[in-house]
Amino acid sequence: MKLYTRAQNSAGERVRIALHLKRIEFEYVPVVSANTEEYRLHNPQGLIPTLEVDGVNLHQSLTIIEYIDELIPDPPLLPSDLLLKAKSRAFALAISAEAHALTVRRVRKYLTNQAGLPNCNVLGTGRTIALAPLRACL
Ligand SMILES: N[C@@H](CCC(=O)N[C@@H](CS)C(=O)NCC(=O)O)C(=O)O
Repeated sequence: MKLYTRAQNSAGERVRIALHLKRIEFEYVPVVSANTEEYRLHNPQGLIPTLEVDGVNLHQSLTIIEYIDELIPDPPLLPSDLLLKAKSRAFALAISAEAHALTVRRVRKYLTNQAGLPNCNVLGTGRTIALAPLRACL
């Protein structure tokens, strides 16, 4: 298995933690730039991480983690209680689909450079509308 990621790639960190919890050996492939033709062969969206398994490229951190959890079920990453399991998934989606999507660098760059909103405090907005309410779930 090869994990394409780099330092400060928060989505990649999620996957790396899951691989370590499952004690799966993998090759760490540092991605200097996700926006190259070479890397886009692994991930056409130009996003990191990518987990390559037997020549197949898997994308989206939560999907990759689900694959890892099904591949090596022990120790399980989710609680067995169905309600707690659903709550855990909701928490993970709130991070990866909402907070992350608002604060990630490419969105901030787009808002500043393309949409002409240089003063848009998207990090603060993301924290306020997506992250802050999560405290109530802890
Ligand atoms: N929903 C994706 C998000 C991946 C994502 O946004 N990755 C960011 C870094 S955390 C990225 O690749 N940005 C492009 C770049 O940094 O060049 C996932 O969970 O895997």
